[in-house]
Amino acid sequence: MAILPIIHFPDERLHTKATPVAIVDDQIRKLIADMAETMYAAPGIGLAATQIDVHQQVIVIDTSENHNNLLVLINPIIIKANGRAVHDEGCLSVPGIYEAVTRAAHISVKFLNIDGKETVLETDGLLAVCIQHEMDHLQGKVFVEYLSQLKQARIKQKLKKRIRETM
Ligand code: GNR
Ligand code: NI
Repeated sequence: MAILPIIHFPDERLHTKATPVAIVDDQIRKLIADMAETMYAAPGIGLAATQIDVHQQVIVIDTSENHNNLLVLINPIIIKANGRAVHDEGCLSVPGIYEAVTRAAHISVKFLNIDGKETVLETDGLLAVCIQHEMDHLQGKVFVEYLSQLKQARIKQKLKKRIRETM
């Protein structure tokens, strides 16, 4: 296993659209193991392959307190979405920034699990927020893009300043 570097907004590679996984083979399972290790080390509750510059439709999520409930979503598709809910979001690719985002409150998502088996999950709350956040990454979208241009400009300035200060 390996901890992989996470790319940071506004890196243009975060805007790459991921392609579907053709077969869930050993190479994909190795990618998943590395993504899980990277997410737990960060620490974060989710990670999309896009964030480690791999542009395949693979997501790992664990919203449990004990880091013992890994959820793997390959080629996810939202098949139902209902209601709206506002939640404060953060992102490992936008460190230190937390902003409110409105998303569907209740979703059903269809995906392949780590064994390549088609699975449907119906959920709400933080898990629904996280799944939608990660699926956006696979489409090349970062949560700050839901914010006003003014807020986005301020976030870019803040991140650049922080990079300057740590050099
Ligand atoms: O660790 C994370 N926490 C989080 C909190 C609220 C909403 C979404 C997230 S996802 C984030 C990890 C991450 O950047 N995944 O892409
Ligand atoms: Ni993120």
